[in-house]
Amino acid sequence: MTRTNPTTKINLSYVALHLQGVAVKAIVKRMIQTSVAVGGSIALLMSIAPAASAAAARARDGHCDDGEFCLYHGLDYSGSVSDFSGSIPNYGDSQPGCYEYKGAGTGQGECAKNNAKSARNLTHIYVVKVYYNSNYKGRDFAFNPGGQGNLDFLGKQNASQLYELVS
Ligand SMILES: [Ca+2]
Repeated sequence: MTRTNPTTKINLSYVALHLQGVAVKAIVKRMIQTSVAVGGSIALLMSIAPAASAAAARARDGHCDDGEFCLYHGLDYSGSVSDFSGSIPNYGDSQPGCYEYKGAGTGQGECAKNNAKSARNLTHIYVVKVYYNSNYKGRDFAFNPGGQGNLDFLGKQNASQLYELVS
């Protein structure tokens, strides 16, 4: 008993030290991973933030800005504009809560669903498809990056829009 106790103690302290070492290693590893991750996030944020925050700050402000997709109440980009920064599964057709026209001009404040006649795609990397039905169903009319035009057969028949990365 007297012999085994010191041995046990030694073993236990060795185990404790070993565990501490493992724990310290794990903590250091985690710190490195975290700092790499944080560094990576910061780098990513720095590269994305200017465009993303600028677009986010400008979307839904009634101005069709670079990087946005815009619906117009009238033909040939006339009337009020509704400016977007992403896919919309359902524009909505009643207030409150619908995506409405924001810009000055005819249609301002009206819901955009089944109420658009033209569109502009000022995104650089997305094909934006406008659909006849909600949730990206039915016939669609596609606008390439930089594309614009009247909605043709989808005039006042627009229900949703889908952003698709140009492949
Ligand atoms: Ca805008």
